[in-house]
Amino acid sequence: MGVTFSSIWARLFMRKETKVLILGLDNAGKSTILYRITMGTVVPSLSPTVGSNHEIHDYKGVRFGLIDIGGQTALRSSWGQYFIGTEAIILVIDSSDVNRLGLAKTELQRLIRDESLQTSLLLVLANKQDLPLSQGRLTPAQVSDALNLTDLREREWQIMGCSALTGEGLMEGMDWLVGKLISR
Ligand code: G3D
Repeated sequence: MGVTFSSIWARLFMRKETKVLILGLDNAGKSTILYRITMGTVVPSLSPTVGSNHEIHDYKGVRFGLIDIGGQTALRSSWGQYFIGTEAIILVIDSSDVNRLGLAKTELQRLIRDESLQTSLLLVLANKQDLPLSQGRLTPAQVSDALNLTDLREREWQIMGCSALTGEGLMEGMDWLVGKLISR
């Protein structure tokens, strides 16, 4: 969707944005989450993100600059160009895509090692919690285990189960970010 009216407006008035990258594999639900947070609704028929979508969202006194970056294999190598100045990463996981959790873990490790992201907060969203467990959907605790999150001792991180379709869990995740950002 590119640069929208809200981001032009924010830049005109030069209020500082807190840069947050929304990352994850393709189909994890990144764009659905971006628009659910910023517009409060599910935008139907989103086409896969090529490049990035940037939206401004004011929440509890913080002006978030939320950047959703395409997660297809060919695009993941270009994530690095967005890293400088990132205050938080929202890593979106499709909790029903069990076969690609290993790949998601590899991408997480790459993020954690990156010099430019050393002080970035990490919010992991275990998305698609509306799907039934009988379809192989993992709980947030299982996603956390699969990603070895408890090994991240130097990082301020949180995992939250959510559903971009119902909105469940998203505001709780944003609240965690706001709390951490304000206390910094
Ligand atoms: P991406 O930006 O990470 O590539 P999208 O992912 O936001 O485009 O979402 C990919 C597909 O997952 C979409 O389905 C979308 O509706 C679906 N999806 C996103 N979040 C959820 C969720 O919380 N629960 C469920 N059940 N589905 C979700 P389509 O069919 O349009 O490809």
